[in-house]
Amino acid sequence: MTSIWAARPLADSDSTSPETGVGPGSSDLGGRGAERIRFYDYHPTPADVRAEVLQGLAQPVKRLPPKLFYDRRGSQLFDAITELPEYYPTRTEIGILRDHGSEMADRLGRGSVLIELGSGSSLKIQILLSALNPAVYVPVDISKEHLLASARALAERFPDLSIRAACADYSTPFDLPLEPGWQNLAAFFPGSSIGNFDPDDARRLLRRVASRLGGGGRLLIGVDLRKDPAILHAAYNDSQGVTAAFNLNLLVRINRELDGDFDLDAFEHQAYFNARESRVEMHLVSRVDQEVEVAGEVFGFRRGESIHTESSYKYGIADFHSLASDAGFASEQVWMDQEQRFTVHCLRVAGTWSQRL
Ligand code: AVJ
Repeated sequence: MTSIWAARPLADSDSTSPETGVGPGSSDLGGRGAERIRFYDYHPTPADVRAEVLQGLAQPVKRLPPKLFYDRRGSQLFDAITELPEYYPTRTEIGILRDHGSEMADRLGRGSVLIELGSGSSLKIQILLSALNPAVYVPVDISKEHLLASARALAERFPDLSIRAACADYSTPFDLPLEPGWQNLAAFFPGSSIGNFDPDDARRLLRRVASRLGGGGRLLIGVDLRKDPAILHAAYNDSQGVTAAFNLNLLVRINRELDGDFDLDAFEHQAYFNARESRVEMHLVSRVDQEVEVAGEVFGFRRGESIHTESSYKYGIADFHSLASDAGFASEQVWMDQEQRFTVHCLRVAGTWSQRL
């Protein structure tokens, strides 16, 4: 295994060492392979969640951030979505990774440190880890249960891999658990999760990633393509109602965590393609005039009024390149499936980037 440590080998990750004892939330995990996993907890606090929910519901057009979907139940429901016949993105991206994983690994540079944002599906990362064989894997995910379960499974599957798992909301700055001497950082941002961000926020996030990777660093990013609205409609309005349950689970979560009294039968899942904004929007629409209490505050809803819970932007290849370029990335290569539904881009932090402030 390539050593990417400045001073000492990767195998030496005991908790008594000053370097690995960083962060108040850092801890070893139990179970087999535990010595190679370290867990860093920057999970949003209940107060953070409360503030975001109350602020979102107080807007003239009510909205809630999609990152709140991913509590334990929400993460399970999302996994179920990825297996639905109508939901093409996950299996399409997995197909692209299977077909081109070794080319992607060539681009990223083998033996590096791989950072993954939103490490939901462990199948995708397994394909990439097999091709890339990095020394260190740094998954970042807001769902603690998902993160732990997948880190443990990967530690068993990849016995030479060191794992630094960070439970964090990557939409705001946080400290990645990296050592100063680690070189050749690469990032993987799968699933078209970038689509959850409005373009300005997407640029901001990608700019943060670019500056963290440094000049020449590479980002492999999955981006869902703009396509026939009928295909999009089916993907977000599945016949089994799993997407509806995923959307409504947000209200279940608020009821539980913030002492809310949302009546689930009084809200309806809606999802449609907004062509002008090039995004699928998900909403929870009030079926009646009603008042709802959350954390001691009362919010009024008119019949037909919605809470906008998610945007999922769909990009043409050129549109995404221009967004990435605004964030300091040059496009190196794009891979796509036969049906032209989904893309995986390899982006490179433009050479002059490290000169900029
Ligand atoms: C995980 C954000 C990429 O936007 O397609 C799936 C989430 N929402 N079905 C998406 C989601 C409804 C998904 N992302």
